Amino acid sequence: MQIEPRVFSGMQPTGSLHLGNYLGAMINWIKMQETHACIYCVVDLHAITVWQDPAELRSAIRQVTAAYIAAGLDPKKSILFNQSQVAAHAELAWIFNCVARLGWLNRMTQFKEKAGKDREQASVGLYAYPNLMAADILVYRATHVPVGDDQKQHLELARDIAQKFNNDFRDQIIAHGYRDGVFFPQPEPVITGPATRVMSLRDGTKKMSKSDPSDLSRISLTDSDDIIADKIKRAKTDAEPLPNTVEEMAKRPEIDNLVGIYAALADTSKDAAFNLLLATSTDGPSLFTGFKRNLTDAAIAKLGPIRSEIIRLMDDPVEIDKVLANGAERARALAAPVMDQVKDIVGLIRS
Ligand code: AQP
Repeated sequence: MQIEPRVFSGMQPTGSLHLGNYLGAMINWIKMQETHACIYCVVDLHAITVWQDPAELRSAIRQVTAAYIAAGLDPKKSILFNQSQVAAHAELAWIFNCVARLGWLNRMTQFKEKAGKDREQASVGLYAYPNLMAADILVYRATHVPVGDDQKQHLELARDIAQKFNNDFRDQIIAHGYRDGVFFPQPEPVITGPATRVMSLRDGTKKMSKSDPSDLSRISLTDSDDIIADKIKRAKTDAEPLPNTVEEMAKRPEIDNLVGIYAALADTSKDAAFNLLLATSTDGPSLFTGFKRNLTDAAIAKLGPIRSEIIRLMDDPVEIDKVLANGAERARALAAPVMDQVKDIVGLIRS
């Protein structure tokens, strides 16, 4: 049986989305909805793997949905919904908990980073997070997953899970009419663009993140023009002379990050952004001031209209809830026959 190309991706409602989420993933989501059947999820079950205040979570689910639409996702073209409304994600995740191996999860670097030193106190959900992510994708038998660079390892795990499920249940899968023994596809990561890993504005070695305690480390999609300007002005650089080449710049994480962000925002190449850095530099301590001014203009031009639209949409939560309910209904309809077959293949008795 032919596997149709289908796109799935999601973001956690753990706070306001930021420039990293936008440039690393969402820009590709918007492009792909023109050419593919796309499912974009607000992954609220992932969010609760670390503590969330319930009222803030409810609001963040709506705000992330508003950000999706404001950035250019069209609920008529793509399916938009929040994960917890489609029980099949959690059901398949349980089956994958029984397929994935402990050794595989032990290698996940994101768990190590997020759990930190106090591993014993991390939730079981945080540990099993990659299995739920595999279920999110495979419950729609999705073939393409546009994500930022940090999700590469989780995607590899999803591919391993798909492969092991196909191997473990090969005979049953063939009996279900999948003559090549492939029930779950190998989902392809789509990690492209000039800013697949946007770094913190305060530390060029750390990725920009919603959960960084310093608000100055990220530009949120809801930041005002003044706040954007202030954060870029205060963005860390270094005291070295200007790099001579793009290759030399790669060893200067803070500068490299700002130039990469500019290239992505202004829709230009990194070489062109680097040339702008050289052309706008001045002597003395304000070496980067001219470039930062250009970066601020580019950020405000791109993010200002998105912010205004988020604010407008957030004024009507009933409308946002309708989009989510409609998307969830469409998603349930796609997931149900896959889950029915999975249960049959595994040998579970259905009512
Ligand atoms: N800094 C980044 N650069 C490029 N892409 C990024 N993404 C996240 N941060 C960057 C991509 O955004 C998508 C959604 O991410 P998520 O919300 O599921 O969680 P995350 O990757 O863990 O992002 P955060 O912002 O760091 O959230 P918290 O702090 O809550 O953990 C993914 O495709 C991701 O690659």
